[in-house]
Amino acid sequence: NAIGVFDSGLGGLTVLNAAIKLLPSEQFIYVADSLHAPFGNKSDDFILMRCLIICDFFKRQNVKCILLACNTATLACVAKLREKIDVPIVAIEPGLKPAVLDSKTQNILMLATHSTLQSTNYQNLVTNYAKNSVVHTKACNGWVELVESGRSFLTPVSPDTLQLIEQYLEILKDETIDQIVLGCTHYPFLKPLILQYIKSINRFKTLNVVDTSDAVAKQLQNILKIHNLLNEPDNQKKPKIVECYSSSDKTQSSLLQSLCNSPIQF
Ligand code: DGN
Repeated sequence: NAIGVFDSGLGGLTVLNAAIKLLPSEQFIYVADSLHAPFGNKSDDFILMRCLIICDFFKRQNVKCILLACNTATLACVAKLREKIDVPIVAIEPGLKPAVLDSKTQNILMLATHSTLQSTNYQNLVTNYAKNSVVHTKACNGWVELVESGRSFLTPVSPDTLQLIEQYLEILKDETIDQIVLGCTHYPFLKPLILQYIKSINRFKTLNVVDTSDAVAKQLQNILKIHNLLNEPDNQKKPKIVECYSSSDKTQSSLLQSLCNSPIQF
């Protein structure tokens, strides 16, 4: 059986990529809820409703495990989702804990969606792991749309795009910040542009960018092991079957269009 991976849009592909690398013998089905992206400005109830619809779709596909590859949805509703869905759910959340552990200055920049930063569960992360740290937060409005529209993938990058990236990073001129957390799964797609800015202000050597995709892939591996669901290593190296669906046939992203089997309406 396959593993179902989903996000509001393209962002979860950054996590899927890490999962495929770590678990090459597994099969994956990816769902992008592009019709409803971004989730960042939706209510918790709405996000839970979309997660339930997508998880029901996965259950009809007989998935053995679900990977919730969206920080916003995890913080909005994962506990309620787990109560309702009887398949193990592994979920990504912003990597505040590893950032605190790695930080020498205890001065951290957290980049995430507005609703992630507003959520009680995010506040709990701060209380649990970052009580003695300064966490600067930026709700990077427009970044998800930059990825979804494909604008961030264009070369040369437009001045508007660069401006949108830089406006949330200017705080890095404060040299005591030494960790940047990518608290949204869309943001790793923007990492080249983020690094370009960091280089331009001479902070390349003194800043660490935290992306939790690899850690969550590892967590997925552990959960599969615990439930005895891990596929045997496949020595024949057959091509991976990754099915991909979007809830919108109007996605502007050529990346998603090229990956999708068929748009489906949930
Ligand atoms: N990629 C999602 C996240 O990790 O928060 C959400 C993006 C969005 O839909 N706002």
